[in-house]
Amino acid sequence: MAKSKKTSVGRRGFLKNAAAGAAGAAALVTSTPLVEAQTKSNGTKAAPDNGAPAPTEAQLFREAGNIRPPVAVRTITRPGSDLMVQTLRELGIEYAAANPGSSFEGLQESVINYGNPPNVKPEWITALHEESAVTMAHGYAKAEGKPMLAVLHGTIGIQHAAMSIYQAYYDRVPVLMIAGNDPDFIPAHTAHDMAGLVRSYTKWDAQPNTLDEALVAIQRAYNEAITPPMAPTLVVLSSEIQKVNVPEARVPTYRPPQFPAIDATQAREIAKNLLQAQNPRIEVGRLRTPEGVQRSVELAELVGACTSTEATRGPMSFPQRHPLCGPGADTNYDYVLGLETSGAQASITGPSLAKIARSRDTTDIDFGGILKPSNFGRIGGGERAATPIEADAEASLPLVIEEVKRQLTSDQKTRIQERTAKHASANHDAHVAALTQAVETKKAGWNGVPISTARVYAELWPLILKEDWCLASPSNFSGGHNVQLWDHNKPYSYLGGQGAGGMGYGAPASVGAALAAKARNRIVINVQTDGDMNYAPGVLWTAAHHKLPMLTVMHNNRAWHQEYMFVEYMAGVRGRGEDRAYIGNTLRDPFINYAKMAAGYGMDGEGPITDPSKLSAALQRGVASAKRGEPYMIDVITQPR
Ligand SMILES: Cc1ncc(C[n+]2csc(CCOP(=O)(O)OP(=O)(O)O)c2C)c(N)n1
Repeated sequence: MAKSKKTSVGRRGFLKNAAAGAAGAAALVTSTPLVEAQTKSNGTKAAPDNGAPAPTEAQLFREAGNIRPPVAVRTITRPGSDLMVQTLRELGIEYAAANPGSSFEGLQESVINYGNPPNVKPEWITALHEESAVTMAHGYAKAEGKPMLAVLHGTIGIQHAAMSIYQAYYDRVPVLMIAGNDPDFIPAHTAHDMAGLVRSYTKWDAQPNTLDEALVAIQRAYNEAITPPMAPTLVVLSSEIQKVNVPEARVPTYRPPQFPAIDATQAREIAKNLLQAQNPRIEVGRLRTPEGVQRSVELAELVGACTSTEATRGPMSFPQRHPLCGPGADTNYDYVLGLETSGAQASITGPSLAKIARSRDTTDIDFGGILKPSNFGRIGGGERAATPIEADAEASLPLVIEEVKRQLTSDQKTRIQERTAKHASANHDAHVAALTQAVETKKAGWNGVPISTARVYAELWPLILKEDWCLASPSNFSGGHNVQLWDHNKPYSYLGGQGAGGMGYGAPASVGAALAAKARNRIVINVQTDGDMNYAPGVLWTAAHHKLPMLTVMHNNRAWHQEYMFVEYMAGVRGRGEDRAYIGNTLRDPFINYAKMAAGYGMDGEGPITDPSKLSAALQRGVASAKRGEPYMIDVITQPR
């Protein structure tokens, strides 16, 4: 990148002449002794005194009612932040979610004003809380298999975001984050090592000193986030670098990352095993992107292997209703290939995949679940048959497919076709039997009041089954009825749990998924538990403001019911009676009116609905509204589970 002499308008730069604010025009400003004293002879600012609690002269100046103190005359023709935006654009970043913070005013101004058209890739998304911004990025990445950006204010914004960063880390989800750092402004908002606040659950971070370093760091942070094990990454950008004038500078050439794949010998061996087995099976965990899912389907079809899926537990797995998905005609498998079958979900809830008698041979290709030693929990931990090949399954699939195609004989082809037909028929019968039984079970309490959670899912399904839909909120607490009643055939059909079990996730994750859905003619369903809703409800405004195709159906049991059950159990065990277990665990007296809450944030809605016969019509209105790009909230008073 061409170097250029630095000139900048820093925190103390303010426009005397409004006309000078037009894009590309010279900015005219004046100077004060204060600024000159703090400006070194080489043009850079003196280091801040982070330890000093006393207000700076600049703060006092602002507190006296002035917006910006004056500064030396500077001319800005191309700020560094324009190049940051260009870098993000070339990485394909669609959205940048942020709660405003002056430490990134340079970057924000570039996103909204630079480029033709401006405010596209990334589009600036307004968040009312930093935790919501990062969880939006979490939900978006689970739906799309790639990161969006969350922009955070130094120290305080990062700390608000901390829980959601932890959650994405534990969920192995790529989130790209930029934090602003303005050493000249409020001492409490700056830090020598900003990323240190969240380093133990961030995969990679950098605090570059120059614009060149900053652009490379953004590219590297993107690559680190999307390479397994995927996780959040953070680049801290000083306001100085955002504002430096660089008329000659260029964005460095982007080099996509290398994904660790199996080698040619391993590919040959796996292909041979799949083709020579009488009854091979492929177990599919969570892959990285929709392309990986497509490759897993291609391989299963090529070798006629029946498969397992995690599509009812989370995104990016094998289509649940594919003819090969299921136990198949014969469960005596003589070779099993595992693709990313451990991982974060397994680590929280225990081994995820049905354990199948692996009579002869097994190969696990598994990288996604392995993270550096960490202070937190257990990453991975799913039960394994053998030590896996530590490679990325998605990057390895094309090599296996190529080898299978090379080795495949016409005899094998005929055998595979026959086996596929048998598996497909058996899986279809098993599916119909399971669905018939599930429908019978869900009839229990159908007309009950409060409304049964099964009825919510059962009545939603006919309304969305012909749509391109995504269930973005965790469904465990609302009964998980989608697992038996709905078909999870797309990589984003169901986005799964919170990652680290942290509440305050469903609504913002759904908003992130709805950002992904907006340009793709897709609708997002958010079956929203009430406790979870109340951590940062302002995200409803973000959905309304950005006109997102999202239907929120409240599973309003008027409690943090999970915790209610724990305290109830404890009181029972201690023999003191359960009648006071509601204390601290219920949302009663007064009840919260979620339709009014939504209305307050500018979102249409209705409820509370207590009569089950009124549910279906309300859901129809909700789906129709989401399809128009008008988010909708239906408050349904439900059974506890
Ligand atoms: C950030 C956070 N705080 C507290 C908890 C503890 N917790 C686990 S489940 C739960 C209740 C959730 O209530 P709600 O979302 O209404 O679901 P319900 O259990 O009522 O179905 C709480 C508070 C948590 N998991 N995360």
